[in-house]
Amino acid sequence: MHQALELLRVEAGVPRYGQDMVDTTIPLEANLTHAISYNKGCYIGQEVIARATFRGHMNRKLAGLLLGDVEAVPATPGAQNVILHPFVYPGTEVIDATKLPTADVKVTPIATGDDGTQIWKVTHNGVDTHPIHFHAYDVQLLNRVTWDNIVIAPDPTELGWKDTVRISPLEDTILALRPVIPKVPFDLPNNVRLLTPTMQEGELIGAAPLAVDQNGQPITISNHFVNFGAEYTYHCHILSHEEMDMMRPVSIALPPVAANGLAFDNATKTLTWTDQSLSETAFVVQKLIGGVWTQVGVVPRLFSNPALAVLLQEGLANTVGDTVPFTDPTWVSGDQYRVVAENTVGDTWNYGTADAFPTKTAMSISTPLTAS
Ligand SMILES: [Cu+2]
Repeated sequence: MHQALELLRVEAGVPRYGQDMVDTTIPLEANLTHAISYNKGCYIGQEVIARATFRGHMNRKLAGLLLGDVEAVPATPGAQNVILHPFVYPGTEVIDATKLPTADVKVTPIATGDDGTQIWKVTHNGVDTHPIHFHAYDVQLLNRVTWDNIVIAPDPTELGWKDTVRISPLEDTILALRPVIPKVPFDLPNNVRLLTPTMQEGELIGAAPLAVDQNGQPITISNHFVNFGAEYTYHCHILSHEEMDMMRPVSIALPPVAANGLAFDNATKTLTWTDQSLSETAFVVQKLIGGVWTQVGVVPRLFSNPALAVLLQEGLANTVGDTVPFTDPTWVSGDQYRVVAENTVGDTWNYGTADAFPTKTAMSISTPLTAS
């Protein structure tokens, strides 16, 4: 009986002395405005009440939280009837997996250097610990190395795949990552975009000494198109940090779908093939010379035309099915050709410094053709 009364009291939002309010609680904080008279004249504390009511607000206020509430069936607009279901009540959401697509989530342990595993060293030259959050993939914390070379093993709670890792100051935090690339039933174009979409192309967005390349060399950065590939982000999960730009893009370079349909026209010495991908930045034509596949030409695609890249992303253009030609004046009968579809992700802008920003090229190779 007492429990039922207490439940009704909490649901009605009635504060209880000693529990929800004490003698230092301002009535407005405890939702007791009905107990205040605004016209009876002077009383002790009136000034506080009057100022908070007419000039300001309460810094805290007694409030109720509804968790796991379930609408009575059938839901009737205008006449909703909420029945409280706490977490410990039997579940109400059950998903039927009979017709759901299945995917291979076999994950082999990180063991060899050539299984796609990448090891990152995150160095923190600062003052406070940042919970760094990774998008699109989880990471494993291997260990931490302090700047005076003490190796610290992960805490027991830090073992396994994590989407957020504590990055502490004056330490190197060593992470392993091995993203699982989702299989989708359609081809995906690259995210080709201006460095900042809030400014015009060509506008200055960074200059020395504050703008530097990945090696610390001073550069000038103007707003330009960059192929960010499959773009995600990682950032500090402290809201005020991430909102102050403690966030960086992460690009995944996906191999394009390989070209096919290779054909050769002897009269014009022209090799043609069919583009099968939305994401190639170039086709590289290779010829077998002395048993070695040797580059004989490049056909720039996509990124040489950012406007087209943007249309591809919006689904307003489609290069799949394009016939792409390449003429090889050195052709002799019997030459073997193949076409490499390349996707170069990262900033290829010429800043005048060596190796300014990293790029990765993922590629797919066509079946070869003998042009006799
Ligand atoms: Cu932070």
